[in-house]
Amino acid sequence: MSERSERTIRHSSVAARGAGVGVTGSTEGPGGSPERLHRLAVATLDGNWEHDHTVPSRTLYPHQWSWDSAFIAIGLAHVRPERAWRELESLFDAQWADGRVPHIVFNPRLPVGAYFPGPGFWGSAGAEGAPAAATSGIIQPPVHALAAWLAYRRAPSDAARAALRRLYPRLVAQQRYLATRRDVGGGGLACIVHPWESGLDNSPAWDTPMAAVVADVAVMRAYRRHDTTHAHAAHRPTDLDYTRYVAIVASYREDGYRDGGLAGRHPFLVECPLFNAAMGAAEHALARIAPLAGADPGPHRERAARITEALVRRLYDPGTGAFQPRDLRTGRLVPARTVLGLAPLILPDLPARQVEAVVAEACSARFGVAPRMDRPLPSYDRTAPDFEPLRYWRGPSWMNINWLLRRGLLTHGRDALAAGLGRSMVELVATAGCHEYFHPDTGAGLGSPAFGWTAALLLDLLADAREPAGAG
Ligand code: 2M8
Repeated sequence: MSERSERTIRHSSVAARGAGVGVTGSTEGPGGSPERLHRLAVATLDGNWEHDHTVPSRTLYPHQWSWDSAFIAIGLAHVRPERAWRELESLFDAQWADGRVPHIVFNPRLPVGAYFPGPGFWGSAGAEGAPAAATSGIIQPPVHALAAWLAYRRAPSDAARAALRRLYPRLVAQQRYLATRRDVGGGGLACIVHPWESGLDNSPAWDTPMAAVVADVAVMRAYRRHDTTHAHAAHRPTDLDYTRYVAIVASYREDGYRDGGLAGRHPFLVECPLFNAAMGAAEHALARIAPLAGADPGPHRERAARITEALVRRLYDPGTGAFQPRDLRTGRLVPARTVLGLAPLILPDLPARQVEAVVAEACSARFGVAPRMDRPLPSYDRTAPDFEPLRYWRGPSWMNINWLLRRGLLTHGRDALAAGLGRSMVELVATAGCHEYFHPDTGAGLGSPAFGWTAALLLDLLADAREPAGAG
């Protein structure tokens, strides 16, 4: 689907919804058969394909994003396997010398101002160990090893095996960066240095740590937000959020994106349960990949076990029955109950006690509708007084998070719940289209109407419905 097609979808949505556009979201969609849904998903991915990667959205996010590329590769493996590997390899071509995989790789063919904050703001060229391509200096959840493993398992071939072998040392370097430079708390977990690194930018999980970030609103006057020209401002982070986002980047950038000594000087330092669950899942995936690359899987299994143990020790809160982020600046767990706290379910070695507690929380009135899990989970506790069903990561349902949780349910043998959740995810897209996120009650589509990972993960769900692959 071309940019024009994305506009066409937007336009037809506007026509159908009249003045309500952007406020309540879109409730129309392709409906119909799995074949129609499949065609829509492929057309969306084709429309977002850009020479060696897939953009999350032609309008809102026109460059390459790190964890988007991983989710997208999982979907591409079903229909365009060679693109799945190009997607991952083009991202890792921009890996920094220290092993970090940047959260954005900028497309030099796009005009300055296509996205804020753009390459000029990040200034990666001046940083030690940065690649030739312009990138951001921060990272995103490391779901890439899992994506590479799943892409290979879905479409094994000589070319796939060769790509996997090329990626393996880069994936290992990514993990090494996280385990060494980012273990700011010294407890065996990686620390994120910006809310954008969590992928759930304005989650209520970050409200407390963000409140401590000194924000000078005058700074934002020098910039123009690009997102609010393509999406409704009430569905996006606030200007105050952006002021703080910019201040946190400025602090990191001014130090050349160095990680040494972060503890004393950086304004945002948090151990995130989803990020660390992804890091643990990556070691499990690397243990599967290692023999194909002629390497020993043992060290990966050992590291995976240590990460799971550290997650339980440092982030599990028996009070909420879920995992809570730890703010390293205060040493305290963040109390907000967000969907981030359920993500460790993707770890196969999560102890039974935590599995029980997290599944109970996922099925509770806060996130699910027990006992059938027949609608996707929201990003935030729907009983919280500050639950916002339209605002980005503060309430809406997202396909990537639900895809991870479904995988976690399958991993722990909760097949009926996983099946209900999977069906509800497909229905959501059938009703609303390949939107970026969805109203958690009405299912109306919000944000970009032609969104990469929604299309890709839909393809994965459709394939699983035809031929269940399980969580192996
Ligand atoms: C959103 O984040 C970017 C900043 O990285 C933004 O709001 O401009 C998040 O949803 C993030 O998880 C996602 O990777 C990115 C691109 O889809 O958009």
